[in-house]
Amino acid sequence: MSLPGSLYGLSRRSLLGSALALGACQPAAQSQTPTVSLPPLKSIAPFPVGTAVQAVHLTDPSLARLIVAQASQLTPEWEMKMEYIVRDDGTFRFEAPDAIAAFARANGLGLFGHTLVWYAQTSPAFERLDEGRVSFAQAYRNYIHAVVGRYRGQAVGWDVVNEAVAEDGEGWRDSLWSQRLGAFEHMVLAFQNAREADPSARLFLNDYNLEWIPKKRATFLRLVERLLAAGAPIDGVGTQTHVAADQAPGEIARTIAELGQFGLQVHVSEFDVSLSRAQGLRLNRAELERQQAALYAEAAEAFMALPPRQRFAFSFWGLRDSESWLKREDGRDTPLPFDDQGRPKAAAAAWAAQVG
Ligand code: 9MR
Repeated sequence: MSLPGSLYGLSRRSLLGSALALGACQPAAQSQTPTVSLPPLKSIAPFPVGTAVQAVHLTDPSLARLIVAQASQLTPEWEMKMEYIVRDDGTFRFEAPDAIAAFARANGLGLFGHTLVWYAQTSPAFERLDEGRVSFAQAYRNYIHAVVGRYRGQAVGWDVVNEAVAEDGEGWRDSLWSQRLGAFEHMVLAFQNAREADPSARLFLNDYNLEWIPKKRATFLRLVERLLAAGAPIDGVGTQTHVAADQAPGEIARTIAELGQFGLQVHVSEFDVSLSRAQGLRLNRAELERQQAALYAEAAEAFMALPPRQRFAFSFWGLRDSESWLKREDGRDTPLPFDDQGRPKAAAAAWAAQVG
């Protein structure tokens, strides 16, 4: 049987006829959130508007229509990660990310790769490799080349290293990658390998809670400086911006401005505003929704304050509430710009008012 490649070497042949592994689909819940009338977000914004998608979303005609109408760029929500691509025996599968890439091409949308190196994702196939630095580094390179190379010329960019900074901002995370290849070296290697595999893709360091934990933001900024000083081919910085409605005003804006200081491109990469996680506030739903809209506006205004050439994209972590990962934590949460029926909410209008 031909294989689409493995840790141990590359093959560009693909497995025909194998099943598509698709993510869980959330049951649609009725939202009571008031909706508004709004032109498509991508028609208003003077920068690319992104959204996370799973291959299964593209088979839902009304959701597919919403995505094409509103977004200019797609980030695979989980199917370009190691958890999907690397089978336990070290072979690779690409059916779902290929389906997303094909949908992007067919509809004139950009494709943003997410994510190559993430402490949270390893594979038994990598764990089994011996301690030898050379063979592990070779497998690491093979993986990055296989994945980035497959979408070469199509992907506009990649999250090369995701969530490298420790939760509390004290240094960097420990991972299989840091243990085998070095705490800093594995990041430099990842950027170098990705650049070799696709010289035209913009390469990003991406992290979260940068607005919530100032110390984490400071460590992230120092890491960017260090990567630049080491000559790592980094083109941009991503701030996921998964925030709760009790996020202190001003911190999202400060984060985006500080990320802009390097002159690199800035990606607001996974934006959503959770109502359910806003435990610090004893507010009723209408008040939480007002806070949510204010945070949408703050993020949009801060993004617009960047020089145009630094505005890589503003990506939402999904469009409709019904598909949000946060719904798995609490089915009542409504973090996204569109309600379960795909109607724009007040938060979307607040965002649009800043970018239009
Ligand atoms: O939303 C994503 C969820 O569907 C996946 O199961 C999960 C693991 O792959 O990742 C979620 O997305 C995360 C993203 O990749 C990195 N930043 C945090 C996001 C939410 O957990």
